Amino acid sequence: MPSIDEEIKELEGEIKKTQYNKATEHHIGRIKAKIAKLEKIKEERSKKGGGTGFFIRKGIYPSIGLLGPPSVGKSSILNSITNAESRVGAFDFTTLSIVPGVMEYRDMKFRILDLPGVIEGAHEGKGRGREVIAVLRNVDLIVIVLDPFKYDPSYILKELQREGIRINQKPPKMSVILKDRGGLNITKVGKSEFDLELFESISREFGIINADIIIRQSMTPDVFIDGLLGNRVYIPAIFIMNKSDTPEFEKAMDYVKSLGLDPIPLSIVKRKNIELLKERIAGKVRMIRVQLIPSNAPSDEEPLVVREGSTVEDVCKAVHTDFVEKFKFATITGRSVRFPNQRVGLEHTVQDGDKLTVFLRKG
Ligand SMILES: Nc1nc2c(ncn2[C@@H]2O[C@H](COP(=O)(O)OP(=O)(O)OP(=O)(O)O)[C@@H](O)[C@H]2O)c(=O)[nH]1
Ligand SMILES: [Mg+2]
Repeated sequence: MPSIDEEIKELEGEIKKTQYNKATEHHIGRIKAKIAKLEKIKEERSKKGGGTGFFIRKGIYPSIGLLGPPSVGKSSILNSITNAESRVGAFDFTTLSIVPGVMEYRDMKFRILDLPGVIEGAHEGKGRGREVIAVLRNVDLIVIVLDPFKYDPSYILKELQREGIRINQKPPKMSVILKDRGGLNITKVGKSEFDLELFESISREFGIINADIIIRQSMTPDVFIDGLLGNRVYIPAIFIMNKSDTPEFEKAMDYVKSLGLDPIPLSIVKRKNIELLKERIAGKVRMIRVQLIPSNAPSDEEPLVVREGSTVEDVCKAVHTDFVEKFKFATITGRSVRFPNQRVGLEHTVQDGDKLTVFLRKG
């Protein structure tokens, strides 16, 4: 029996062989659904295998992953924009694990993660590529690093795609309600355009026979499959091309631009555009400000700038370990609660402008 990877390869080969036109569109759509199904089985199996992968916890600061082929200068970038010291080497695979560093920009802090280089075929387990890419599911921004010698981003983009990561894309506007009977009803809201017959057969391919599916935007079969599977993550990304000091740079840049990308040109050696990179990173991540007010005195402290989606626990951890261990309750006045000084627990998600007071157990 062929392995799942072999089956996927074969199906992908079939798509490549088939000319895309009106007549083959359905055939291709169904193959894509089959591939997505196999990927899902693969993912479920690998989860059962237990976790040997890298793990990162979401904290108060946004996490930014530096992704790219080996030797493009990821570690050099980390060292230039943060306080960290990651090993730099003139050979591939210098970095073998995740090296974090903190980048400061204005009143904000960001956690930058230097990752091992990813080579083609990562998804099939080459290098630790699969684990590296999987880490990116939990970051707030992906910085894709290219250089004049390794400038073709296509395999990196494919690896992200296969891991269920969609960059610079919004989740599809659709809903799926599974039912016991009544057949399959795909309806649309507004002027959404799609191929109804094809979407019906894709749904059946996933075993969805009784369901109400409402589609609220025009979409391609790929986007529809994403919406059906529902386990995709949508993460912003920026592209940069390092080593702008080298003679090959312009040609590589022209090529990447012809693909519709507009990477930030960077040179770590000449220290060019490093501030611009920081600014772009900060501009892509949503941050909120929370004011901590002591329980016994008015506060004139600067607000804490934290990642959107942070919880009371995240904030407490950032202030002092005691704050979590001795936590009794907190009160909040602001947008995240219904009335002033509302009591909340550690799991409560804070919002921009919240004023927070933490009450601790004595002793
Ligand atoms: N010319 C030039 N070389 C650079 C620049 N930035 C980094 N390098 C060189 O590129 C090589 C690789 O740099 P690293 O920072 O180790 O690259 P990496 O992407 O972290 O590599 P891996 O950890 O192996 O994936 C080193 O020899 C660096 O000195 C730059 O802006 N210009
Ligand atoms: Mg490195």
